[in-house]
Amino acid sequence: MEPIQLMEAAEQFIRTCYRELDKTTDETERRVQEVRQMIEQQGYYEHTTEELRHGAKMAWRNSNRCIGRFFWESLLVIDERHVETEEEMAQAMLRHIDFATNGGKIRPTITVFAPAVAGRAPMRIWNDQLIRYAGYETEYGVLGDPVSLSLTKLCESLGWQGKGTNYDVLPLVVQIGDRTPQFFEIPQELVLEVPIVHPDLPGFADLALQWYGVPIVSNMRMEIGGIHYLAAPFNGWYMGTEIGARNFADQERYNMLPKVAEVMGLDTSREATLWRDKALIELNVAVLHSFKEKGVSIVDHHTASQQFKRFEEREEKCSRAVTGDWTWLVPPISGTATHIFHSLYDNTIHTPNFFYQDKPEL
Ligand code: HEM
Ligand code: NRG
Repeated sequence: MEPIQLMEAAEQFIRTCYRELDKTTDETERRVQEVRQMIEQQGYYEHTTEELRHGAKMAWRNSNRCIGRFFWESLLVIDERHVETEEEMAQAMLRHIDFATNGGKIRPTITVFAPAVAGRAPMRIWNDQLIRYAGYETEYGVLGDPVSLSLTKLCESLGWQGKGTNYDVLPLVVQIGDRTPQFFEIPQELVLEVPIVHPDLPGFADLALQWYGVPIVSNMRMEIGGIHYLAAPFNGWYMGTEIGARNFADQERYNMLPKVAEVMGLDTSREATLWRDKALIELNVAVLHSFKEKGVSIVDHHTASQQFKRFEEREEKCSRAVTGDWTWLVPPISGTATHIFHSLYDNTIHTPNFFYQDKPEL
C-alpha cells in the first residue's frame, strides 16, 4: 500500500477505534500524529495491544457472511506478533487450539502473527482451518474430505503420511518468506472430536461419522487500519448446519445423504418422497445431539438466527448500520423459518474485516 493510502486507512481506523473506546480527543490526536510519523519514517506503523484487540473485534463485527456476530465483543485476542520461526508459529497455533477448545466450552479466539510489511518475510499458514481432515484420491474414489485433496498432497510431498482413514487430522503447515513450508503434527490429545450418534435411531452410529469440535479458520487475511495480517487464525463454535447440511451432505464432500437414507429405511426410488430432505434433517438432529451430549459448544440455526436478530437490534441502538451477505447468512436448511430469509441486507464491505487471499506459493 502507498504511504498516503496507508495513512488514510490508519487515521480512519484510529479515529473510529478511539471513539468506540471512549478515548479523549487529545489522546486520539496524539496517536494520529504518532502513527503519521511512524509511517513517514519506516513505511508502516504498529498497532498497540489495545488497537489490535479492538480492531480484531471490529473485523468480526464487519464480517457480512457471519451469523455469529452477536458475540463480537467477547473475542479473545492472542498477540503473537513477536513470533519469528516456523517452530514458534506452530507452538502458538497449538496453544490456540488448546485455549479455544477449553475442554468443549469453546472460547471465540484469534491469534495474531506479525503483519506483512515491506522488508519482512511474510508469515503464512497453508491450512484452511487449523484442524481439518485429509483427503486422498484412491482407485475407489476419494477417502476422507475431498476439500483437502491439494493440501494433503502437499503434506505428503513434504514427507507427511496419514493413516488413510476418513478422518486423519492434517498437520499444521507454516511458511515464512520463500522458505520451504514445514509441517507439525497436532498431538491427538489437543483435538477434541465428536462421534455422531442419533438420539433415537441406533443405526446412525453404524455410519461411523465423526467431526472435530472447533472450526479455526486460518486462510483469511485480517485487515486493520491498512495493516495486513496474513496469518491470523480465528474461531468460534459451529452452527450445526455447517456440519450436518454441508460437510456431511454436499456431494463434493462426505456425500452421506444416500447412506443416511438407507439407515433410516427411506424410499429413495423417487425424488418426490423427499428422502433427501428427511435425511438432511435427521443428520442435523444427530450433529446437534452428539455435540450437546459430549459437552462441546454448538448452536442450532434457529437459535443462531435469533442471536443475529439481537445483534442487528444492538447495532442499531449503537447507531451503526448492520451490513450482511444474505446469500451466506440464510442457513442452508429451513431458511424460510428464520427472519433472515425475510430480510434485506446491505452487503457493503467495511474495514477492519477478513478477506480471502491468494494461497501461499512454494
Ligand atoms: C462465516 C457462524 C464466530 C468470522 C460464518 C458462517 C457461519 C458462522 C455459519 C458461514 C460459514 C459457511 O457457510 O461456511 C459463526 C458462529 C460463531 C462464529 C456460530 C460462534 C461464535 C466467528 C468469529 C469470527 C468469524 C470468532 C472472526 C473473529 C467469520 C467470517 C466468515 C464467517 C470472516 C466468512 C467466511 C468466508 O467468507 O469463508 N460464521 N461464526 N466468525 N464467520 Fe463466523
Ligand atoms: N463452514 C466451515 C467453517 C466456516 C466458519 N464457521 C464458523 N466460524 N463457525 C466448516 O468447517 O464447516 N467460526 O469462527 O466459528
